[in-house]
Amino acid sequence: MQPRFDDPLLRPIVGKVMAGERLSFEDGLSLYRSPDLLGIGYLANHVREQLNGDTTYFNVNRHINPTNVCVAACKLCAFGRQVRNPQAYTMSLDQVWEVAGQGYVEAVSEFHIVGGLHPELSLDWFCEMISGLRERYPHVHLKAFTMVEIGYLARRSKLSIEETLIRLKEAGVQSLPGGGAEIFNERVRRIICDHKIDGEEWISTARIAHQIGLKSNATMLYGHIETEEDRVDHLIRLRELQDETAGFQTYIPLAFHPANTPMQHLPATTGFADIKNIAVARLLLDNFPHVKAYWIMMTPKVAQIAQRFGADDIDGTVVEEKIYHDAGATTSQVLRREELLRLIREAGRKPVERDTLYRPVQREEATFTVLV
Ligand code: V47
Repeated sequence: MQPRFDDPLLRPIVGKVMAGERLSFEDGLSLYRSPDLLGIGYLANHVREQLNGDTTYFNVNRHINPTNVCVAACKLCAFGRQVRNPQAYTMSLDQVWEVAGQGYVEAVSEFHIVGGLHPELSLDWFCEMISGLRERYPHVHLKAFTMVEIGYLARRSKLSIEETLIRLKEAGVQSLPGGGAEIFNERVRRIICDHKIDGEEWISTARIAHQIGLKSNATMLYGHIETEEDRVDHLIRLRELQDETAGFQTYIPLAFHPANTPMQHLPATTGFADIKNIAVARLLLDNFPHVKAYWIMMTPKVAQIAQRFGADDIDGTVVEEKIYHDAGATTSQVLRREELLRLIREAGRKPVERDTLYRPVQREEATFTVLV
């Protein structure tokens, strides 16, 4: 049964969503301004079920962060360290290849590889890291390097973005994660991540990746100093690129975690805001096939609820996570496959294990060998 949609802000939007019409910038603002979370959630769930039925996707993945050394010093980040900081680390190639094998080794279908902007590691080093992983784990999809890392590697190696992406693709990179997008608005970007590529460069790097056949994800970091207008602008710029390339697979809203960052005076986001960001994205990003509720960032409890407010993906097993845990996340760093199944089933959704490109993975239980 439809809710009553008491909030006049939502009334013009209800008809549009039900007719499958695209929402405008103003509609996006109304969604962010309306407190009627149940009304917005109803609409987002309607779109989610039209696109993905009852399915909630998950995968068996492992995050690898080869280095936390970063020249950028972004105010939003608790992970990066300057080269001489005693807490700085950089894995050797052998360490990266070894760490990759720790965990649910036979079941892992994706390595998610991101790190800091290291002033001394060359493009050749990263290509060797990737081809070494490809050789040792031929069945694992390599989703690696944010648009920001690509921009930095290109600049350091004096190659174009396209040449850099082609070198990495030839070494074995198969898709790109969605990080580094933060908020495209330049005023905010200058404050929270001054040294990163700007919003237009993030978009143009994603465009080139898509044009050479690499799919990617997209993110938005919310809950710091951005306005509602900045969020809607960010989502609409992603939607425009998706109209052009269809190269994005999933959108992941990321809540800012303030602990241990230079912005730690800011309050953490609320469950209300986290669910709202999932639902609004599902409604505005009508051309994105998937919206992910990243359980590490939202907690498994909220990510589970999000499965009825627009999300159709919950991410994966992860195994080891540094970026959010350095910023005070209190979630575990690993969820077993069985735990993911329980969360999804309890929300009344059908769990489907996917590979990185959203193809269903068929398994025999015997392939789950836990090594940690
Ligand atoms: O780009 C950094 C964010 C991102 C903080 O593509 C922070 O499947 C909150 O992009 N508080 C990296 N957020 C994570 C990321 C991601 C995660 C899961 C899945 C995928 C995917 C991508 O984390 C960064 C930045 O936006 N971040 N520091 C912080 N203190």
